[in-house]
Amino acid sequence: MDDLKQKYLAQVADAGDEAALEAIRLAAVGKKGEVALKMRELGRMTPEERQVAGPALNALKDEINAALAAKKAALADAALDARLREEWLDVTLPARDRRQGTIHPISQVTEELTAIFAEMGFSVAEGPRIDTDWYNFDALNIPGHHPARAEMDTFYMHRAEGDNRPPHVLRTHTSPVQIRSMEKMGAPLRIICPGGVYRADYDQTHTPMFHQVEGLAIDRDISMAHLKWVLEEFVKAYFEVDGVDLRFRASHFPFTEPSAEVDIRCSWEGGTLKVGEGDDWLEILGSGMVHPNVLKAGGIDPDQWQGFAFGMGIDRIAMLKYGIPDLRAFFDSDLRWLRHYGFASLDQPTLHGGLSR
Ligand code: 2NM
Repeated sequence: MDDLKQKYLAQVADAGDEAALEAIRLAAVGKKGEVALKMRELGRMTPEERQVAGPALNALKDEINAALAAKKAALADAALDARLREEWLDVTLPARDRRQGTIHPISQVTEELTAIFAEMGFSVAEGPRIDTDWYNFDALNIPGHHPARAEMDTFYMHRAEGDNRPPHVLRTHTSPVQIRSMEKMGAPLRIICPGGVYRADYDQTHTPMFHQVEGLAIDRDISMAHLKWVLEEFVKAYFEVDGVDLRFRASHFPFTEPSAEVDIRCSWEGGTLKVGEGDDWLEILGSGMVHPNVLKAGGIDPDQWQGFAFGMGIDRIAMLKYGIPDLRAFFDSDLRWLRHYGFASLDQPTLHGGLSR
C-alpha cells in the first residue's frame, strides 16, 4: 500500500495539466483503478485482516483524492498568474497628446450647450430615436391630418402585414423625449433634450438625419419673459459675446401657444458672421408657451402649471459659430474635414475654462 501511495503521489506532483491529473485519477481511484482492485481483495481476507486493510485502503483513497484536488487548484492558480503576467496593462500611463482623433463639431457644440444650460439649472434628458407616432405626433397636439405627418417627411418603420400595433416612426424632433420626461418626472421640470432626429429631406441645407436641442421649463408661473431671458443668456454664452439683440416674431407651432421664432442681430461683413452687431437678422430657433394639450398628454395639469419650450438645430448653430459652409460634409466622415473642423479631444468645454479654444 505504501508503494501505491508513493507512486501516485509522485505522479500527481509531476502532472503538468488537468488531463494528466484525470488520467492519474482513473488509474488510481477510478472504478477500475488500482485502489478499487485492492478493495475487491478485502472479500478474501480474514475478518482480522479486513479490519486493518479496509480503513487503510479508504485512507489511501482519501489521500490520493486530496492530493489530486490540491494539485488541480495549484494548476489553476498558476494559469491565472500566467494570464495576469501576460495581459498586464498599465492604466496609469498618461494619455497621448498626439492628435489621433478629434471631437466632431456636433459633439463639441452639444457639450457647449449642455454646459450653458446646466448653469441655468437644466438637466439633460434622452430617449429613443424610434418612437410611436403617439409620442412623436399626437401627444404634441399634431393632429392626424397635419402635413408634418405625411409619409414624405416622416420615416415610418416597416410593419409586417397583419401587425396592427400603432405605427413607429424615426422621431422627427426630440419633443417625444420631453413628453416622456413629463410622464416620468412631473412638474416642476427643467430639461434640455439634445439628439439626432430624422426627416425625409436631402439638399444643400437638409440631411435626412440631423441634430436638435429642445428645452423645456415647467413651473407654477413661467412666462415668455423667462423664456426671453434664458434665450438671451444662451445666445451670449454660446457665441461668446457680451451683448445681443433678440427679435421675437409671432409664428405658429402646434405644440406651443403663443409661438415665436427668434432672430439674433448680426452682421455678415467680410463674409464672416458677427453676432450682436450689424443690421442683419439671423433666425436661430423656434419657441413658445407649451400648449395645454401637450401638458395634459405629459400628465401635467395645465391649470396648475405652465411652461415654455424652444427648439433649435445643433448642426446649424455649429455651422454658424465655426464657419462651416456645407451641412452635408458633417456626415461624410472625411478625415481631412474632421481634422480641420474637429476639436482637441482633451479640451472639455466649460463656462469657467472657456467653451471653445
Ligand atoms: C420648437 C419650437 C417650439 C417644443 C415644444 C416642446 C414640448 F414638448 F415641450 F411641447 N418641446 N419643444 C418646441 C417649441 C420646439 O422647435 C422649433
